[in-house]
Amino acid sequence: MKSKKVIRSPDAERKDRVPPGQRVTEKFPVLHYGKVPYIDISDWMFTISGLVEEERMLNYEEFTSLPQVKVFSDVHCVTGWSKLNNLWEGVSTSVIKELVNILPEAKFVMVHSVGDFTTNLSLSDFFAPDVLFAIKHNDEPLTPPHGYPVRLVVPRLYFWKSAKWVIGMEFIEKDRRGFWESRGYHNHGDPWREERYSY
Ligand SMILES: Nc1nc2c(c(=O)[nH]1)N[C@H]1C(S)=C(S)[C@@H](COP(=O)(O)O)O[C@H]1N2
Ligand SMILES: [Mo]
Repeated sequence: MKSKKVIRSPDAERKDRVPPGQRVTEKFPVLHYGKVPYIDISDWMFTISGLVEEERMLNYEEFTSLPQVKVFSDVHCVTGWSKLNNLWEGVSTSVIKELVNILPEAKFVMVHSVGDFTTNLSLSDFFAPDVLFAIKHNDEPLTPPHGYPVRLVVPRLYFWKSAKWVIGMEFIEKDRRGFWESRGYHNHGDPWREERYSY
């Protein structure tokens, strides 16, 4: 099989890779609101909706047949732990541009997960070259607690933006706050600027 291109997230190339106020852990903590959902792969669908010429739905087989990349990145959770050296594998967000025609009014995306979880991103954060819909972590399929079958990974922002159990995304004109962003977390979440909370 052709080997996948590895994209190195620029933050993992820094000399000091640990942002202010973070501590490195070797573990992979599990964090989320609510219960881990049970997802049957034969029911799973990925929907691209909102400000696009034509909405698009892909089943698991169609989604995993899209071209894939690997991304090497660090993880920074707003609660203070960082996990370095993660190798993610999955579908780059840039592939979305091949699947739909995004209308010029679109300025933001809302990513949707099972159980009404959402997170919002600007188009430039969403389409950064190191952002992907991951299927594997460190060469293993994602486990249910870590987002099986598909999770978003946004390496340059705090890990709450990396939605687990993703089922779709919506292009929107005006920014809306997602689940954690409407519960006190920062709207943007840059760990290097400590954009943790918004009071
Ligand atoms: N669907 C969903 N995704 C989510 C969350 C959530 O509550 N629901 N929490 C976020 C938060 S706050 C963190 S820190 C990371 C944790 O990912 P992990 O459990 O794989 O470490 O998932 C993010 N993605
Ligand atoms: Mo978090």
